[in-house]
Amino acid sequence: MIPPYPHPSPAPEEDRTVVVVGAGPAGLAIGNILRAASVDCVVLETGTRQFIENRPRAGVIEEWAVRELQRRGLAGNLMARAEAHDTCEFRFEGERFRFAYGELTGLGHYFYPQPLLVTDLVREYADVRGGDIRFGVRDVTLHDLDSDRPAVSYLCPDTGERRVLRCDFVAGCDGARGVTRDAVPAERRRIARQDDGIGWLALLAEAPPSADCAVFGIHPRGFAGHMARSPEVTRYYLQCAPGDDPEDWTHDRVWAELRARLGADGAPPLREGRLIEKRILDLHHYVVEPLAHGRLLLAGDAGHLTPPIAAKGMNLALNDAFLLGDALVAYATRGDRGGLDGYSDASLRRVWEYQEFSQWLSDVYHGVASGDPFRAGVTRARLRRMFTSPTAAAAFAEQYLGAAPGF
Ligand code: RFL
Repeated sequence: MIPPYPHPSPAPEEDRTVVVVGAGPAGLAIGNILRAASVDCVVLETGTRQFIENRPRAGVIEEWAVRELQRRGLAGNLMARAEAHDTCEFRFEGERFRFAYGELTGLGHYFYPQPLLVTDLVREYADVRGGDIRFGVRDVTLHDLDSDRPAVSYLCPDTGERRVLRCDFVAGCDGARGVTRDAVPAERRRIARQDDGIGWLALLAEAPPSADCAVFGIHPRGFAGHMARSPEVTRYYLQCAPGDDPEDWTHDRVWAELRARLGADGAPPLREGRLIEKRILDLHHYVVEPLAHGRLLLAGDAGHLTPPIAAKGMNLALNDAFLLGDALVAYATRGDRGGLDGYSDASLRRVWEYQEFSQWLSDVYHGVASGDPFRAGVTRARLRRMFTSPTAAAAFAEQYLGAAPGF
């Protein structure tokens, strides 16, 4: 017997104001800003709620971003639970160099794991502000982007039926591997890309932090980094060959390398623990220009990527969300197009500043291990300048915190 075709007629289109594709920090912050202003929206997410609330990634949030979250009623748990940091430490040629950027600027970072922030943002959007969020959607496709009423369609995970959401605007917040960026014809966007040719083994250890601040080990064997995530979990990074297999990095090999690269006179011993995440990142950067294509607006990693070298990606995603969320609210509630028209340029100012800083820092972190005596010499000069010139120190602090005026 031939089984009946399951869906003879497609479901009717729904009319919405904004469709947000992706429930990461960018999409969820936008959703919350829209809900707070009673602007109709729906968030589509391929993962489950449990998946997005547990995916370990970032942890360092700049103070300006925390203040913005706070101003929008999105930082209650963060303020109660995050650790404030105002110092970092470079370890180099067996010595420790403390850098108290808080003293120079009066500002700091907050260490708060991305899964906790995402959990807070989903709860506020869906459970408190009553926002519509659809998890587990499949085959998300964008349509009619050149028209005044574009659409987003997806396969419903429960019925397998294709649903169509017709809307005024699509916010493309689906990260580095999403589909929204590719919905723009190649001839209408430029992607500027840079590959560092360097791998990082990103690790999460079930162990308390081994220092009271972020530590950056600049070593002939390669860079190593240490960053608190919580009192029980610590993130470490080890420079490695791009494309390395994480399975080749056994527990003993990882801790031996970390001890060698982060070792310095007077440094407390590392507090070792089980490795609960091991993944290789091939360090690369890209920027899509412009970020606006008709009624599709890209935000966060969908539009630009910086590797975790300077801990900037989530901060940029939040900056986009604040700019785009406010712009969509202004248009939907007052018909004011200014924010939308200026969105791409406004976002890209901070994006390019952070890309430049990430590249500068990448040279500092990796120069000594490059095997090139010229690059190693330049690295030493940069580090020496940071710790001897108050002007250079102030400039570094400003960039590290994203606190320069005019972003
Ligand atoms: P996300 O977080 O990737 O979220 C995108 C969401 O979209 C979903 N999705 C789709 N949904 C619908 N339809 C589709 N077709 C879809 N395709 C994908 C995905 O499931 C996901 O839920 O992007 P967003 O919101 O732009 O946020 C970007 C940040 O997540 C990212 O920049 C940071 O994690 C980068 N990063 C760091 N940034 C910081 O500011 N500080 C840090 O300390 C920091 N540490 C890190 C990091 C990134 C890391 N990795 C894994 C690359 C440390 C690491 C190890």
